[in-house]
Amino acid sequence: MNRHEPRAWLWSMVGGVIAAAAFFAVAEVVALVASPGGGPFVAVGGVVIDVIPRPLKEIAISVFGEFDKIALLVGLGLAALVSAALAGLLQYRRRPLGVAVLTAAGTLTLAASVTRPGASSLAWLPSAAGAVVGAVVLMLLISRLRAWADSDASAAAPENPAEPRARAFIDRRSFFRATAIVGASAVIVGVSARIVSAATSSVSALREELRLPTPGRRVAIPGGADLDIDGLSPIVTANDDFYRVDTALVVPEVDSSTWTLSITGMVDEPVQLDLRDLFDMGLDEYAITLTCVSNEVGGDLVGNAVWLGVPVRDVLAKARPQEGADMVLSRSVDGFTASTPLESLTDTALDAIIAVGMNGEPLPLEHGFPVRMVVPGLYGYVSATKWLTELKVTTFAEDEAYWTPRGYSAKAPIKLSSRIDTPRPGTPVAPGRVPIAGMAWAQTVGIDRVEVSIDDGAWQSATLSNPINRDTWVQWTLAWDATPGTHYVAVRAVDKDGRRQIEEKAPIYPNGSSGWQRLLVTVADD
Ligand SMILES: Nc1nc2c(c(=O)[nH]1)N[C@H]1C(S)=C(S)[C@@H](COP(=O)(O)O)O[C@H]1N2
Ligand SMILES: [Mo]
Repeated sequence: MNRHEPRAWLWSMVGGVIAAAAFFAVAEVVALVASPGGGPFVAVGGVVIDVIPRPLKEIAISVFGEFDKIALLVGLGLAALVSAALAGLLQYRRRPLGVAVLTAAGTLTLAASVTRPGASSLAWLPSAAGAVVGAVVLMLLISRLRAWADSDASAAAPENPAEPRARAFIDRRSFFRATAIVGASAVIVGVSARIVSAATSSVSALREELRLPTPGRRVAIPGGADLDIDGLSPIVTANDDFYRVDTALVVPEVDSSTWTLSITGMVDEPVQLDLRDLFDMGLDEYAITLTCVSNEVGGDLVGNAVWLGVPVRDVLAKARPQEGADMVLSRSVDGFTASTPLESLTDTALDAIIAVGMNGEPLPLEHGFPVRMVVPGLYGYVSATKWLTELKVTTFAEDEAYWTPRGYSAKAPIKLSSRIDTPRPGTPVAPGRVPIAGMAWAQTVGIDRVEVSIDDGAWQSATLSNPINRDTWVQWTLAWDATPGTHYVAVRAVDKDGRRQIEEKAPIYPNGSSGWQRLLVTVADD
């Protein structure tokens, strides 16, 4: 093998990848103490999520769905792998360009790490330490590879003396040995760092131990609230089945024992509350159906839970909001913000809440532990801030929330909608009596009726479940005499103000989908 053989180039790429592995392993270990929120990899992922253009994000979500974050991590991993291989090759062919590439990568991850919301003052350290070790490994491995290639070339010369051959053997062994040792150490160190980080995260344990106060007022689920039909969503969504939507690459871990909520901005008296203070206000239960603006007509980004919390207005009142304010910017520990009209939070006829409990448990980590907001009638992105840490009383003129500069509406009431849960498209049903059933919601108003049309025939009124309250969805069902063949089932709802779900289709962007769901159902032959 000589310096110009592809085989040598290939080994230089392997050297680059091993150097990158050393980079990340060291960074992960240092991050354990210097940056508990996550290493440089997670920081870069967070930046990508924040800067990725909206259409690209929508494509990613429609292709990968719930796995969009895993897809992002895999994509980043591949990009890192390719750059690492390139750095190895460059270091071999055009020394010291490989070290330059690695330094540039280190600078990028460092910049990402220090600019993440909530970054510690040592957030630069993992990237810096990783880059230094990675560069040393890269120089060491590639210089051994060069030595090997050179001695191999002279051993292959026509006179073929025995001494260069022995030299080539030693150089080759030296390269492989270093590569193997560094590679194995990087994997062991990196994996151990991940394990230690998972094991020492005590937030799950804090959540297990947290005792929620007994609610002053409980939600009474009325008889007939659940029609109990096969394939129909339950009226209260179990925590494990509740949809999850957020920009967090890894779930933020918020220590409930040191958590505080600051009420800032246009207030007479800024206040800070901890969990005890919230508990001492007295907690009640509220059944509220949450909906995501990204829910397509017929989609499942909607769920109903019994939340335990206090009205936001009672919390705000402690700080005495000033005249002229019209918005509350709620902020999460991870930097996400939502803009909620102040009047939606102070309206005594509306139960906008600061929630600590979900279906009888502390909030699950991925649903905002320890504290989040829930506002009936507003899409999650303008109201339902998870891992809540600040309420800033402000104005729409002055402040913007996370999704506003990304083109989504600053104010976004949930659109009245209905969907079909059963039958399912693609799952043929047997002919005969078949219940068609689904869900409908018109938060803050309530559903008056749901109408179903089969094969574009007359609209028939469906039977509704007994509503829990006007902020929750209802179930609906209609018995159908299914005949063999294919049929269309369409659904639309009317709310208690007499407004009918609009037929005109609207995309998710910029403030939620509209239209009637129309489903093709196949009925098997007798
Ligand atoms: N911190 C934080 N809170 C957030 C979000 C987020 O990205 N970050 N997304 C919002 C959106 S878009 C929705 S629809 C709801 C979803 O809440 P869930 O995941 O508990 O269902 O959370 C809201 N709260
Ligand atoms: Mo959402």
